Parts: sequence; C-alpha cells; structure tokens
Amino acid sequence: MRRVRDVLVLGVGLAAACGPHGKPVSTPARPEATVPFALVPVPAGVQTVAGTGLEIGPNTVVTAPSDPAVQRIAAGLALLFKQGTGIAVPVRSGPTAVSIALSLDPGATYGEEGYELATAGPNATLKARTPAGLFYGVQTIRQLLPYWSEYRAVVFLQPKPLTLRAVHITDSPRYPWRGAMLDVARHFFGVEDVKRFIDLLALHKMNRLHLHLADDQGWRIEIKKRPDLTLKGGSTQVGGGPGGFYTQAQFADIVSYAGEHFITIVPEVDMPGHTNAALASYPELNCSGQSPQLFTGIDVGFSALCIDKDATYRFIDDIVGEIAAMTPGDYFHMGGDEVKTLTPAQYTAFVERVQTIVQAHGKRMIGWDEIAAANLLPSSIVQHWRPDAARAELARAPHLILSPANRVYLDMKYDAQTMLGLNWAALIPVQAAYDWNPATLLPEAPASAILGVEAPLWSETTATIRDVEFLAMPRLAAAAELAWSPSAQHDWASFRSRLGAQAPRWTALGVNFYRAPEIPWRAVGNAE
Ligand code: TNX
Repeated sequence: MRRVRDVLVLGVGLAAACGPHGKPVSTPARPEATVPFALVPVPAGVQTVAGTGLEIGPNTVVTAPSDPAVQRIAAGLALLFKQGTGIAVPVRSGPTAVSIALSLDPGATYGEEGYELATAGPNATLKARTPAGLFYGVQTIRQLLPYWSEYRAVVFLQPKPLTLRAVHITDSPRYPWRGAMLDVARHFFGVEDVKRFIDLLALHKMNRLHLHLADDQGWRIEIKKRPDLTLKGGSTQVGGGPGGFYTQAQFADIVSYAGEHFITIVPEVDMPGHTNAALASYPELNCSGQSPQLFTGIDVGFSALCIDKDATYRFIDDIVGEIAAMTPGDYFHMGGDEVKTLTPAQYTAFVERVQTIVQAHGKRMIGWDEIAAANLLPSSIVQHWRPDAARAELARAPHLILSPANRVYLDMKYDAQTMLGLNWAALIPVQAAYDWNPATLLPEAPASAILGVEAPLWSETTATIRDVEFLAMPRLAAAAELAWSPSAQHDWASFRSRLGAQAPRWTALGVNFYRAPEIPWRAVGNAE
C-alpha cells in the first residue's frame, strides 16, 4: 500500500478544457445504491452534480494556505496526481486561475473535523475548519478517483485521464472516537505492519489506534527503567515464535506516522491480569517473589501483579511515566479485564490507585468495562466490550467507548467456516457488524457519555498482517461508517453496494480482504 506521504491527498485538478459548470441535480435523502460513486463511510450530505468532473492535466495547480499542516496535505495531493498521471502538479499559496483550492475556515458551521468539497468546476474547493477536516476531505477525494490510480506503476500503464467526479459534499463525523485496536502482544506486528494498518484506518476516516502493548504472551514496548520487560518478556509470542518489541525510537515513528494521518495512538498496558510477560521478567512483581515461565498459549485469567507490594506501584509508575512521555495523546489504557484472582474490593482498590498514577502523569485513564465497578474520575473512560456487562454500572461511567464483542470484535469468525478467528462472543457476518446503533446499544447510558465506536482485533489467531487484514476487512469499514456517518444515512442495502464497489481499490492496494458472500463485490476489470 502507498504510504502516507503519497496518499495524504488524492487530488483534484483541472485541465483548462474542463467541461461546463455542473449544477446540483438532486439532493437525495440518502444515497441510492446506484449513485455513480461509492464512498465508505457515507458522507453526511452529498449532492450529485451535473458535469464531467475535473481532469488532472498540465494546468492543474493545488493552492493552500501556508500553515505547515495544510501544506503537507497539499503536497501529498500533488504527489498523488503525479503518481496517477506523471504530471508534476505544483503547490502554490496564492490563488490561481485553474486550481483545486484547500482552505481553512474556522467559522464554518460544520464541526471540528468536518469539510466541504465542491468539484463541479471550473475550480474545485475543499474547505474545513481544521487541517484534520481537510485530511478527511482528501480521503473522500481519494475514494472518488478511479481505483486504478492506486497502482504504483500506473503512469507506465497508459491509463485513461485521471478525472475527479463532480460532487458537492458537506460532511462531518457522528462521533469523536472512531477507533480500532490491534493486539500486538499475542502476536507481534512490526512497525511497517502497524503503518499498513494505519493506512487502512485513515482511508476510512478513523482517528484512534489503540495498541494492546502487553499481555501474558509478550511485552512489546521498550521501558528504559525496566529493560528485562522487552529482553525477556518480549522474546516470545503465541505458538512460541520470536515475538519482538518496539524500541522507543520505533514507537515514536509509529506515533508520528499516525499523527500525519490525524490518528491518536492509545497505548494499553493491561493490568493487573494479563501480565505473565511482566511477571516472568521481574520476580518482585510476584507475591511469591518467583517468576513464572514465559507463556505461549491462549488461556486468559491466570496471571496477576501482586497488588499488596509497593514494588508493584513503583513499577506501574515507571511504565506509565515512560509511555505517557512517548504519547502525545491524552490517554493511557490500563486494561483491567478478566481478573480472576482478586476479590471485587481488591480489584476496585487497584483500579483507583492506578487511576491516580495515570492522572499524575497527565493522562486520562481508559479501562475495559470491568473498571466501571470502581470510583472513576470524571475524565476516565470505560471501554464497553462484554455483551452481558452490568448495565447499571455502565450507565454511571463518565465516558464510554463502544466495542460490543458480538458486533465489532474483528477477531470473531465471519461464519462457522472461517479458519481464522475465535467464536466465543458470536459469529459476526458483515451485516451483523454493520446493523446496530451506537445510540441505542446502552439505553441506560446518557447519549452525552458515548464517545464513539472502537473495533478491537485480538491476535491469538493472526500471525501476519495479511491475517489481520482478512479479519479486519471489510468489517473495519462497517465500524468506521457506524462511527462517522449520521444515523439517518444508516442503510444496509446502500452500505453493501458501496462496500462491494471498494473491491477494485482494495485489490489495487493489495488488501487481503474477505470476499464475504453477502456483498456484491465489483469485478476489477469492469470498475471504471
Ligand atoms: C477477551 S476483550 C479478552 C482478550 C482476548 C479476547 C479474544 C478483553 C478485554 N479481553 O484478552 O484476546 O477476548 O477475543
């Protein structure tokens, strides 16, 4: 897949001899399955517009204000033009006669992350309140361009002219939290794999990547004060492979790549359970003072930090401190799930103590929904995952991320025949992943508490990023649409048609997606 710098923006340009100005011809209440373009997630407002669209040609210019973040997006757009056409499209900061103009309008009425895109011509405009909004507008442009422009060597293939369809879109997200989680602990995925996953999130306007950095089978992030965590605890994985870990420099690379895609990294170190790798690395974290063996199976619930020892809280302070310093985002995820070795009172006391440590390092604490039993700070966030979690507790949570395991766990099998994946929560075909409403999932919880949707991918059964893609795609796109698109646009018939139209692009990008039988996948040869 093309990397960020190449894909920040796929652009719009305009040849001098572009067709007549388009006029809006319809304002459908919801996009029809037959619309000539297929966007996922569907924008909040789309007008189809008459006209031939904008052809990228020798006169095409990108204009953008001098704000460095916007210039970077504009340069990415220009680069993509070059890759799709061979034409070196210049970026200028002033107005020009023939252009696609990126601009910031802090007073615009659409939200923080919204944008407005008009491509009817003769010039195209992309406006947003923030650089993030421009970035999302560019993702829309990318999906409007022909799929073949995603091929690396396309300029040598004598393609048809690169044309952007005529549309007028005003768009903004339904929720501020649009996330996915990748478990890099059960199987380790290197920096390039994580970047590839980030590319998929960005294409779907997602803005959070939660990394599950430690579990029984491995510790994946370098902590300078505790070198054995990675030397020993990082040395294996499920099935006994070599494991691995991110050095702090590599982690910084991931954080910065994510940031270029307007994605916040949410680091998780699961505790007090799911800690065998740490317990195996440092004997003093065990109540017995003795380390267990490294673990390469897939059982859960057997390990726990010794909650009565000061050494445990010094350890937590060290790792939260270093990880907080490495992550510009507001969050630290302390896990807190599936603890089978503590009484409820011991468990809540532990969560509250960790919460104080996280707060002292300037971060908001997140935890899996078991933490809802504790006294939480107003800033803390509960990640709902168990379909049968206590509703009254969840209703009291200060903030909620919705990850119901029977809907958005990307590691669940699609159906009984799926080779990869687990099935403890459900079999999740694409329609089940799509057809639920985040606003009504927890009727007891106030709407204002719902931050959004996150789709976790646990990696017990995924050994390579290709395996990850097989389980994530296309259900990641379903989660993205639930988190981005307004509920009034929610429509399975429309979604399955738009999803099917992504097949040629995903194929060009080399995405190992599952060709779910209920989706009308469009054949590559007959796409555009
Ligand atoms: C439950 S979800 C877990 C994980 C497993 C996952 C497998 C959660 C908070 N805990 O430890 O990997 O099931 O689906």
